[in-house]
Amino acid sequence: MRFERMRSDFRLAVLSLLGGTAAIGVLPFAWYRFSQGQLAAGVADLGIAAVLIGVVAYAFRGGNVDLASRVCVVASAVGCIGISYLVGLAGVLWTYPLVIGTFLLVGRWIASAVSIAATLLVAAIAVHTGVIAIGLPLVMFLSTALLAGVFSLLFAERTRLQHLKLEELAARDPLTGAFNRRAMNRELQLALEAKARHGAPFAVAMFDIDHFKRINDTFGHEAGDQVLVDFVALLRASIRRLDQVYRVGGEEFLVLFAAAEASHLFALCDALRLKVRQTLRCGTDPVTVSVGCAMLEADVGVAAWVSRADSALYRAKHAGRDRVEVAGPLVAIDAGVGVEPGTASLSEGPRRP
Ligand code: GH3
Ligand code: MG
Ligand code: MG
Repeated sequence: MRFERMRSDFRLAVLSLLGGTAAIGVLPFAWYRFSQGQLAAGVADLGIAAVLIGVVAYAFRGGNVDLASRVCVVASAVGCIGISYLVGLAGVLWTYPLVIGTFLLVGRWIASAVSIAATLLVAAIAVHTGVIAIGLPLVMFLSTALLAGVFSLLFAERTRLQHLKLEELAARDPLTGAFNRRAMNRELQLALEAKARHGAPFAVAMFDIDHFKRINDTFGHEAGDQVLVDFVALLRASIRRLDQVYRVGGEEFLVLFAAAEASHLFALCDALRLKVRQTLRCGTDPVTVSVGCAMLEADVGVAAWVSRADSALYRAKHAGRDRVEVAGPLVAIDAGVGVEPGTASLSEGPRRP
């Protein structure tokens, strides 16, 4: 399980590498320094190794990876500067892994600041202790550290952009560009939490294109696909930026309305339904849609909320299609002892409008 997490979280993998390096690479140095009577260098090595191993263990046991990464970067920078002062060239060389590692662990601004500050301080110490001479050796040290940093920055940025792109792709339906079911479940759960925390009003509307099979059968699958694409584009152009369209499956779509008002929900959905009928065509026939919508009520889960919209959609279909039905508000019918809140004690009340 933890190894699975490491595979999926790149920063955790880099942190683990650092922890491993600290354990295998730095600890023997500490022992070597002590054996040579270099007490200060031994204590410094031991300190760096202890901090790195501790932070990595914390991150590995489910701790905050952001925090662990920052602590690791600062501790490594302080360690690199200290060890450069104490042991000379053997410490100065740690500047390169430090500069490369920072860009893989923290954001580009913090990484740039830490890398530049650490490199300049190490350079100053190296010049002061006579490890690096002023002139060409100093220029070479600064320019190679800079190059290592730039390469690492480019790699880290490219990885970050690809990650964002993959996340975006994984959340969308490739045909219509609408968000998919996975993204929908996540957002509906967040809406539920926002409602519980500060009573934010949300509503969902389930849209199902009428007689879509007939459209496919008459005009072909490609024409059907085009109707789906046009339908989503129309919905998106007609709702606010706060609201979002999700493809639930086939020709069924869900719209999540943020800041929705119960008294306006029917009018809002009916205006969308009318717009579809007036705008979308397949051949000469208008494309129509049936809609079932439901406000988010307190004490229900995502499945119960969507199922209320689904039942309303079912009623709209049975009442003849090309219409909107609104789920009634939930009312308590049995708040007796032993009844689970939000389940048996709630039932749908009179429907609006
Ligand atoms: P109703 O009015 O009761 O909703 O009838 P319907 O014909 O719209 O519903 P039904 O569930 O019978 O048929 C839905 C059809 O949608 C069947 C399926 O082949 C088609 N479909 C599902 N996904 C796609 C798709 O991505 N592209 C196309 N062109 N058709 C699809
Ligand atoms: Mg349909
Ligand atoms: Mg359907």
